[in-house]
Amino acid sequence: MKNEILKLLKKNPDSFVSGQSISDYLKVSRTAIWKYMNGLREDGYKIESVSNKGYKLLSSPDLLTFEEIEPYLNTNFIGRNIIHFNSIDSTNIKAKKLADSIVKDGTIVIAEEQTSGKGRLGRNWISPQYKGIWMSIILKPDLNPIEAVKLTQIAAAAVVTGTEEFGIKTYIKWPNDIVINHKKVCGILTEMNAELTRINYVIVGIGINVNIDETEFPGDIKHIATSLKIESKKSINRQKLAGNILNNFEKLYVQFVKQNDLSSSINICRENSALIGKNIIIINRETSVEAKAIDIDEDGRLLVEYKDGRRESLISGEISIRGKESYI
Ligand code: BTX
Repeated sequence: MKNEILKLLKKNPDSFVSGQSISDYLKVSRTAIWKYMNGLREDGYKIESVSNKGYKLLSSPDLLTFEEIEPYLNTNFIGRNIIHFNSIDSTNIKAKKLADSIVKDGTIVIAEEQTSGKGRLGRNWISPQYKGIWMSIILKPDLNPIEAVKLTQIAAAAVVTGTEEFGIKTYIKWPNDIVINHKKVCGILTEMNAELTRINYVIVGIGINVNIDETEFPGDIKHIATSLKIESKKSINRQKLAGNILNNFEKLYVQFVKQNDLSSSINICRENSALIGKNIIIINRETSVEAKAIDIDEDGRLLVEYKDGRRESLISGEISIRGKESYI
């Protein structure tokens, strides 16, 4: 009901909406409406009320709730159910707990802050409050488990396209980072629960540094981390960006799972690759080896050429890549 009232207020940004008309339209008492208005105020909405005139929405809070993202969404199922937290340990952890019991394909767990955000291989992901998009998409695709790694490439393509829509050029550092000016602006963590031939669920965790200022990164990652705000020198509308990314993700995801077509995602990954043509270091647990990144193949693997001329296609797995000269 709160959402319905909010929609009515948002439809009339410049005028008062009378209590009576809301009451008639939504078939609830005026006392109930008054209570919902107070609830909205507690959520951070500024609502003016004038007797004999009604209610007017003055401003909305900068939150990543369904109500705030929905105006930018044109999806059928991705993001149609958004579970929002002000603070949580990790959206991936929460999404995994929820995926077992509920939930609809495409449900999003999103938080304003993560206190134990997760990176790959047990690393941590800094996620300050109200400054980024920290979200996990719960998916239940009918795919062979070995195909799940491709969802990381789809997510990367969706993010790069989403930032481009803000006029910000980003690059994909295969397999799971998005970078600008050799610094990391986004990380993707794809986790899966599966049996031998069947996926129970996949969680695609996406962390984007949106409005973080330079001074807000801890010392140990200052040299490798950046944000969209730092790079573009302007604050970014987090709700619109989240909406754009989910729209792009759904389009590419449906192409892949319904038509077995990964080509659009791969083309985006190729065209916006931070690695192709560069000398890189491939780190696999304890070992590291130099190579040149040649291409990304149609299955999303990184084709590399070693110094002896031998070529190999890498599956993301536990591999990390560094640039030979810089982080990348
Ligand atoms: P990764 O293992 O490739 O990167 C983690 C490394 O990146 C850290 O060890 C640190 O050096 C650096 N780092 C940590 N925080 C940041 C940051 N905010 N910006 C830039 N660099 C950073 C990448 O793992 C995958 C990250 C996924 C994060 C999302 S957020 C939503 C979801 N929930 C969750 O717990 N994780 C995912």
